[in-house]
This record gives sequence, structure tokens and C-alpha cells, in this order.
Amino acid sequence: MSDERFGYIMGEHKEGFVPLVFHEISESDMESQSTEFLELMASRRTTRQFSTRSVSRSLIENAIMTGGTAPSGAHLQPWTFVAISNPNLKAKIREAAEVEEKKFYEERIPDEWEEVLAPLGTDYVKEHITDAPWLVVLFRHTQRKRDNGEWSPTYYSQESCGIAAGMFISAIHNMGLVTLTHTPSPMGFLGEILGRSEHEKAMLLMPVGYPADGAEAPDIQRKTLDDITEFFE
Ligand code: IYR
Repeated sequence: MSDERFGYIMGEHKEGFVPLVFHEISESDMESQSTEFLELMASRRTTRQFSTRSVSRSLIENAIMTGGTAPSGAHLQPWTFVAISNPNLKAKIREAAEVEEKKFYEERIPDEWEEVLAPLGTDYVKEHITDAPWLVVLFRHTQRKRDNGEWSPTYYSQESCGIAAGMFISAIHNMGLVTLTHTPSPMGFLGEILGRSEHEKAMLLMPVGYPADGAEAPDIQRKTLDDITEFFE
């Protein structure tokens, strides 16, 4: 019996496994597709200036589902993406973020941190939180509930959520929108405002939308292949 929708032939695999769906592509297509993808990703930039233009919920859902395809430790999928377009909630989040960030920029920031942050032109004012039509907050699950009701650890949740965030960001760029990996710190206020439980820790606050007219990005360069690699062949 086969069920092509799911890409496997029923009855011909180990219990709990399905044959891997793999479509080989030619080497020349691999070259061109990988170059095209690199060019697409190389054109991604982070901006802090968002337009208030609306974005449909279905696009946000697609980006979240893309993030949710990430591999994760023991396949626990230790993430919740909270998507907010409600203006009152966005205002509340901005207000709380600015309280924390003002303390960071005016009191807590160490010299060595300020030195690398200054070229990025950031400060405690966070218009992007209220301007962007959507905020997506990625919560990392530090624990999971077992079938017997006990709480137990998740595994490699930082790595898992980092990968999921990367895939979410790639999806947003691929659909022609922009996002920002914003890290108001400390982020405890997000769990409180959004009513998340204790075992979920806010990791990233990502405004999503169109760039504002005349939006800017810092004039920075990416490291070269040589800078970031070492091959042993
Ligand atoms: N959380 C602050 C500060 C900040 C920190 C780093 I590291 C950045 O790359 C950018 C900003 C903020 O979001 O403004």
C-alpha cells in the first residue's frame, strides 16, 4: 500500500520510521541553486525602521511554520512563537522594553559593549515595537511535561531555538519582508505581559513588516569565506 502524499510505502519500513524522501538534483542545478540561495541570503539586512503598513496573518503563519521545521534536541520542538498585532499589547510591550533598555543604555552597559554597539546606532527608543505590524516573540521551553505529569528538562533548547529563529528570519526575508532580532534585556516582562508559563523564557522579540520609507541599515561588512572557515581536505 502506498500513500504518495506522505512519500512512503506503507508496510515497508521499520516501526516508527518512514523512508527518507529525497529528490536528487543534478550537480549543475546544485551549483546554481546554492548560488542563488546565497545571493538571496546575502541581500538580507537588519533594519530598525519599520513601516506601519499591514501584513497578512497568513504570511506570519508561514514564517512561523518554517521556523517550526527546524531540527531540535530529541525532537522536543522547545519553542512557542507568540505573534502580536494588537496595538494595545504592542504599546505595552514597547513601554516595558524601553524601561529596561533605558537602564541598559544609561547605567548597565559596560564600556567594552558600548564600543561595539555604538556603530550600530541603537538606543533605548524602540519605535519598531509599535510601528511594525507584527511582533513575533520566540519563547524557549526550558522544561517539558512528561506523560506522567512530571516536569523534566528539554535538551539543547538554546541551539534548537537558535536554529528555528534562523529559519524564521530566512522565511521572512524570502517573502520580501524585514525583521529585527531585538533583545530587550532582561526579557522577563515579555513572559509576564503575554501570560507565558514559568518554563518558557523569552529569547527574541522580532518585529516583522515592510521597511519604512528611507529605512537605513548600518554600513557594515560581512566576514569573508576565508575569515570564517578552515578546510581540511
Ligand atoms: N538589547 C539592546 C542592546 C543591543 C545589544 C546587542 I549585542 C545588539 O546587537 C544590539 C542592541 C537593544 O536591543 O537595543
